[in-house]
Amino acid sequence: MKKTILITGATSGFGKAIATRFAKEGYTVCITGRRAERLAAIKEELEKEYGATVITLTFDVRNKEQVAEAITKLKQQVDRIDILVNNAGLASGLSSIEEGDTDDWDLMIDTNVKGLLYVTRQIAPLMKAQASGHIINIGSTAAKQVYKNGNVYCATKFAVDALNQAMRIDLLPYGIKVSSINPGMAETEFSLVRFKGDAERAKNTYAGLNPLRAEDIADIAWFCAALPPHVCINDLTVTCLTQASSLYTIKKP
Ligand code: NDP
Ligand code: 8X3
Repeated sequence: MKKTILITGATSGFGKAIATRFAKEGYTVCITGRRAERLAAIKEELEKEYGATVITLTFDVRNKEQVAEAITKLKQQVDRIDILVNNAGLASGLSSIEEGDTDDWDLMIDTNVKGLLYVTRQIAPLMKAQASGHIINIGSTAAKQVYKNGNVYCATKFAVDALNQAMRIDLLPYGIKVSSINPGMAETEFSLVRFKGDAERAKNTYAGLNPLRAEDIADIAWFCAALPPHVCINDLTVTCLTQASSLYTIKKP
């Protein structure tokens, strides 16, 4: 039977790469994000390239009503959701705590924590009714170790780590797998967003690192999903070879 994956934040970076990987594997792929044009272009690309069935859902994970409406619509289109990837997220700014922009803080907390919760609250009951499913939460090395000026972003990812553990416990009776993938530095649009469109600063973040690529995370998501039914990755941390932790990297010219 054809399986279905729902990926939040699939207009770029990890989400787009995961959508591509699972489309290639024959999944029905439900992709979400705020940028409708990008979703439409990715749908067209995946349908053409892999003959995949792609459903697009345009909504903001911060908006509880939009989330509920989108998932209600989705339920009319698919019989089941086998995998949910809670990926939509961002960092906004990189400032010391006494100088931080409280709007940045709201944005990160509302997206990375509350958005993840709103989507999970809609999908977990479906998985419970199916008595199966897999929730993959995209955390970060920032969920494991705080770094200078990372304060609120790190706090949101620590929250994702806690929620990942909590979901694993709460959903244990229902045959639902819960996994976290915690990537280190990866060159996506992440730093462009963090530095509010400053492309040079974003590029410099990864200079000399040979950072992770979005496709690396997609491969890992596929690995987690393709394991036998009795095996569940609870928590997986991955960095590029030049990064040992949030605090230690080696740059090579
Ligand atoms: P990108 O900026 O490339 O992708 C982020 C995705 O999240 C986009 O598709 C964006 O879609 C979506 N998104 C952001 N805000 C919202 C919102 N309010 N509602 C709906 N969708 C939203 O970054 P990455 O791929 O790198 O990031 C994906 C996840 O990985 C994030 O959770 C990030 O924290 C995490 N991460 C990133 C790392 C990195 O170094 N790149 C390392 C570790 C973790 P749109 O703008 O269209 O809404
Ligand atoms: C993204 C990785 O180190 O830039 O979560 O915060 S880091």
